[in-house]
Amino acid sequence: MNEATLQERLLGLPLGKIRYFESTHSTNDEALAWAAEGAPDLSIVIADEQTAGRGRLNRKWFTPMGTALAFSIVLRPLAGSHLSRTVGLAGLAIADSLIKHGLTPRIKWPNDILLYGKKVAGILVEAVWSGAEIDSLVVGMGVNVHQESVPPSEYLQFPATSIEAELGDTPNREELVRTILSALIARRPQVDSNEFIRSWEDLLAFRGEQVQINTGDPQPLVGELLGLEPDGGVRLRDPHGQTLTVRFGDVSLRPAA
Ligand code: BT5
Repeated sequence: MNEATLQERLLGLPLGKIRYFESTHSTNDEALAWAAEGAPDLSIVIADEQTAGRGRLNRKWFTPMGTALAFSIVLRPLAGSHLSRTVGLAGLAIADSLIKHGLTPRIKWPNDILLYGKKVAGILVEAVWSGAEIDSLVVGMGVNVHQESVPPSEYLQFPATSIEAELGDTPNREELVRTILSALIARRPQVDSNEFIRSWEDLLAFRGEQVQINTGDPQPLVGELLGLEPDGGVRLRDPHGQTLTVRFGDVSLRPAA
């Protein structure tokens, strides 16, 4: 990725500051440290390679040099805003940009973007605390652009793909960062509305289907995926007809076996 081209493509967006790295361990780690030092709202850390990219629970996230997007956004949330919806904001921003390319993305709750049943992007939201208050959020996004960004299947818990494989063409990575950031900026003022939850729900993968959710307990929860709660939690109808809610956290969802 060319830093000058990136800076040029991002011109005109109301961003904070931008830090570009050819290679770094994890853009979320960089952004968390920067946020703790006072990085302004909508500051961006972006890297062409991550040597220790992270998923949730310190799972590894692959970002080989020059093949993907790996960036993190610092958000300084407004008091009273629904912070638990931030993962949805990031998911919708990535989905909006894929739709612009003529693709049909789905959001696999809570933090994956799928193209035709395979994971093309993942989101990692982390907080910087100031005492008992959230000072800022760091929203990390990893998007597989070239096919070389897709890890070998033995590393994967869920099948993966790239934009290149699904589009039959390779989008310009700098332009893709711009479309994702502008979609996030456009959606952000609506994040507390009911319409926001409805847009998120409209893109949910496996809605109306039987899914299982692994919450860390020995037995996964199983049921029909009904939709979302106002806090961004997911609602299932279990085999006894009872409705149950699972909150955002270190949980993973897949179609029921
Ligand atoms: C995620 O975690 O999906 C969140 C990934 C967030 C990555 C971004 S990149 C920029 C920023 N900086 C960071 O250090 N992180 C963020 P999770 O749901 O826990 O999924 C992790 C799992 O996805 C791994 O255990 C692998 O099975 C799989 N995986 C790893 N790399 C992948 C890739 N490039 N494409 C698809 N799946 C991958």
